[in-house]
Amino acid sequence: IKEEPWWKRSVVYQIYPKSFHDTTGNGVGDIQGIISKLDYLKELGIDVIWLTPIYKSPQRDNGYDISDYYSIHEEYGTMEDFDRLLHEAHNRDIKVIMDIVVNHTSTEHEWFQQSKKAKDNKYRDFYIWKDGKENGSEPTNWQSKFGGNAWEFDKKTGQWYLHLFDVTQADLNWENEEVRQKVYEMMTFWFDKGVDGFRLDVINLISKNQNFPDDDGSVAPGDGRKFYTDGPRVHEFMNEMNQKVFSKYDSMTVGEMSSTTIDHCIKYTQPERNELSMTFNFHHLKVDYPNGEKWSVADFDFQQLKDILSTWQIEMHKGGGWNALFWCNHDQPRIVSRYGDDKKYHKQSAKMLATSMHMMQGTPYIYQGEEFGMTNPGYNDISKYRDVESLNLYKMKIDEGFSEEEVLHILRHKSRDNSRTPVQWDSTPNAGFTKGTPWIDVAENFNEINAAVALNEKDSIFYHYKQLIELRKQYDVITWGDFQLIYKNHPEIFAYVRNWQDEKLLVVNNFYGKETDFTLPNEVDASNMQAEILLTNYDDSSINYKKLTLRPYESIVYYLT
Ligand code: TEU
Repeated sequence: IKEEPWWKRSVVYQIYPKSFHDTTGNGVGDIQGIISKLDYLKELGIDVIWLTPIYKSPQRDNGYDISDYYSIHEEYGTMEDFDRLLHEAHNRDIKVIMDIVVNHTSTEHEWFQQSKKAKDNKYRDFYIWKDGKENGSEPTNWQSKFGGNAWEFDKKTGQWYLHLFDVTQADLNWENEEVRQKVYEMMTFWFDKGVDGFRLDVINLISKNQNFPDDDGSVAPGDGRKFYTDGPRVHEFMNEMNQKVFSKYDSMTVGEMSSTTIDHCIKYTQPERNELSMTFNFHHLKVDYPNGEKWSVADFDFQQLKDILSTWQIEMHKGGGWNALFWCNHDQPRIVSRYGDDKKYHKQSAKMLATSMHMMQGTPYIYQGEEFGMTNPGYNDISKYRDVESLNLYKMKIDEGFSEEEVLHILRHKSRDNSRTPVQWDSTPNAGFTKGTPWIDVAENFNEINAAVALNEKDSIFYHYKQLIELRKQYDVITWGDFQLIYKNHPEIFAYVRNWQDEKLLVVNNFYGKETDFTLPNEVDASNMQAEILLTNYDDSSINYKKLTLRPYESIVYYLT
């Protein structure tokens, strides 16, 4: 086997600290709470934990608005707590990667406080300031991802600053060598403390086209691709960051790529290019955006989903790139409520979705609570929402004339708060998340869906994930095999073959709640191969992999040699 970096066989567990576990009773999760659950994570078998930002922050965007990269946000604990977490995790052979946000900082960051003071302040060019147009309007017609124009006027200096996200998240100017130097120093500080890598927030937005062109609407609506996505110097900056920082450590880095392309992701992750270890892309999570519109409710397009998943697998394998594999994160609704069935076939569909993702090539990510099937909470009142993106959307839609119920219906399906409800540990008050009042309401189904119940049920979703993780350690075909989509046009089945030396993995997933038939297509030459079932979500699946009737959401992994 080619020289194998450790992260190619790892499974990462994403922790959103605010909603993970509160030990102080202030209703907000904390670092001590993470330490108290490390044995639980060890039981699951994960290798790495990814913490979303825990740095000092006004919490306008729950930590993605950083005001000091060198200190811990006080609600989460102290730097000593963090050092202890690192120590306790490493003692359990669990690595720790931090989330780093360097496309923008909070406007409360000292750099921005200085930058906005005067045009000749030495921090002025740490951010992107522009004069308005002749007619006094914004420098360009760019839109913020969170709604409204992406420029904010500052009366004091008579210029506008760029914010691709919230108005309190000012974009850093990566053309400025000093900015890059400060970022590399800060990353080195965390690596020298012992962290094992970084998840880089919207890192493909940091290089802006310096002509700052207006958006002429030529990009498909909803795709999100813009002139500042995968910008002109983005690979140069990634390579410099690698040379100056990552290459000095046995590190893992994963770039969150907003609206990117396969070609760029091959470039970001080809080892010989010395940029990143792997990338997140989101195309598979936009197949329930009718005409690319996120803020609408529609069934997911299964054919499109299969095309995207298989194309990324085949092209990245061919190009020598490396995928991060995921369904869930803190920005996405819970997958069992989205592409599965969180009522009638909760367990089967959650297990099927897990298998279909984890048996592909790449590094899988499990988002807190996904391992025992947490669902969207189904909030029925706007007062329950916390997410700045969702609250802005609500205001905009009401202003456009939508009824409250119509907007709540959309939010119940698409709001980022769907994945930010407190982790449901057990059936004690507040699901064991806090002894205080949780910062956001616990989902009402916590008595039935929680970690304690899952640990006591031998066929729970938890133990299915545990088995998926064990299989990855045991079978090289999962890490190294190629990807062959079969039954491309089947209306309900997502089936693929992984080929590696003289082994095959045949993975067959029924994505729907009704019976359907599978016949092994003859393009798969499995003649005189022995089969065994490595994993299934029914306890009596058939060994006859050549001809099957699949039950609702039935998902089977066959090992053929
Ligand atoms: O998210 C990038 C981003 O574009 C998000 O808005 C997300 O993709 C979108 O909401 C999905 O529809 C990153 C962080 O993950 C997110 O939590 C932050 O709000 C955002 O960047 C700004 O830092």
